[in-house]
Amino acid sequence: MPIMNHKACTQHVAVIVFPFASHPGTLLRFIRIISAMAPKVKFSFLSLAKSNSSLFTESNSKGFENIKPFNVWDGVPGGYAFSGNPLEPIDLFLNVAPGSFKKGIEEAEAEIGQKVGCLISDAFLWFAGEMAEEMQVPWVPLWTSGQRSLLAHVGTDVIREKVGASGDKDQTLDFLPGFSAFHASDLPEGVAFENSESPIAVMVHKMGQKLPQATAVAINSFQDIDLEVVFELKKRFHKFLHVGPFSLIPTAPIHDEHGCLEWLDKHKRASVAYVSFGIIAKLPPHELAALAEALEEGRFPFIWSFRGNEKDFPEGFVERTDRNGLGKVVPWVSQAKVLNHSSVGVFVTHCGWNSVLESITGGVPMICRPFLADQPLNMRTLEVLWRIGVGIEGGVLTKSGAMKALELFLSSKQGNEMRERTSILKVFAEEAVKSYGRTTEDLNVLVNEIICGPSKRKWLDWVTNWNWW
Ligand SMILES: *[C@@H]1O[C@H](CO)[C@@H](O)[C@H](O)[C@H]1NC(C)=O
Ligand SMILES: CC(=O)N[C@H]1CO[C@H](CO)[C@@H](O)[C@@H]1O
Repeated sequence: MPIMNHKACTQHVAVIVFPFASHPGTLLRFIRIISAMAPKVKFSFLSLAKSNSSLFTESNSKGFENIKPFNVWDGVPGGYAFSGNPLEPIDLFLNVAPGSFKKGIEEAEAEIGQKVGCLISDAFLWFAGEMAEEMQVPWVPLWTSGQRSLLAHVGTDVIREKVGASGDKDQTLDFLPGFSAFHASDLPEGVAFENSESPIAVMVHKMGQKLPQATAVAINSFQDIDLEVVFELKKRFHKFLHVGPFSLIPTAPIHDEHGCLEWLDKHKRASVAYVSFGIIAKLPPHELAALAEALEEGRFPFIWSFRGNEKDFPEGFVERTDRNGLGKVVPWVSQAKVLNHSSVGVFVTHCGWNSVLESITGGVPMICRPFLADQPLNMRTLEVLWRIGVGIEGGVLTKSGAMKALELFLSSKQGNEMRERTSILKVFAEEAVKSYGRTTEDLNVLVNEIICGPSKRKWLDWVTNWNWW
């Protein structure tokens, strides 16, 4: 049975967040889009104090007064000494998360003065399904990555049965619709083998089992990007709503504080490499040096969005390339805007889903240096399904490998062909968010049918069409 129980239009939606990496930001973009469509509904955004204070600044909250942040406990006992394992905060948080969110929802209900009538969660938080059942409200999880990794998690039990035991990484996944050109080694870690007992692997496994019970599963993607997998997922979910790409539904003004767009204006079409490895992945020093040397020696103009320590670059690299105009190393860019600039010809990326989508909506093909989670699967999808990207030779950046890849994209016919194919996907994405597009339609279903309940008209149709006898 779907989790669904409607009275009138919900006045209060609770949003529970997986408060790590880029997840809170992605979830907030989603909530901003739907809160603008349902301005009378209150949205309580439950996350950790740390992430809420960086997300909700006074200036960027204007116009979204119906979204209110609430802080929940991070699960870290007083006086706790961290071991340095990056997964530890996630583990501690997950241990207490159901109770923390429950308490947070009670607080939000008391403060807003309205019972919560719908629960939206990061899909990772599988236990939200049980919370929604208890509260007797609809549950809408948001999957923040692509369709393929979602199918891998929903199909984990079958995958483990077919390939887990043999441990053969080269085995094809042809038993999954759309996956005949994919191998076990492309799967996110922990799906088939390795670390399947890690907190994240356990979480996404439970998620895959629970999502088919959700009222609707939402995804930051568009339908036409991967139809075979979409149709398979539609069979497994009550409703599968494509509500992206968020990068094409602007909700906040864009800042260009480092002058990247102006700098790009001075360059030729498709001549610049944009480099970023996201907010979590950290390139090992020898790879950082190799890529920097390749850019400098090959004279490839570049913009590098970089959060690490500038001392890790080769001596003088940042100043030299700034002075001679070859490139810019900046701490932050409006990535979707930079990628949408016609001068950018390739994106050197870790292949996280937000980056892949923003590259596609900018019409830019990709050079991939994946690290973890869904990134290897995204890379493989770019290579064999859409043919708009290549992995770096040997999986690790070397100077010669990086030069070869940059040349391929910035000065070869194959590079142009990959750009053309990316532009076709870009058109599909743009169509999806138009007034008649699939994404717009799915957002309307979410707001008008799930959050605000079925309209009278639809309800009447249902009554008259119902087979009573
Ligand atoms: C991308 O650039 C084109 C012009 O090159 C512009 O028309 C379009 O609005 C831009 N899209 C976004 C999302 O900024
Ligand atoms: C907007 C808002 O309520 N922000 C809160 C987020 O969390 C920090 C830290 O607890 C608070 O100081 C902010 O008021």
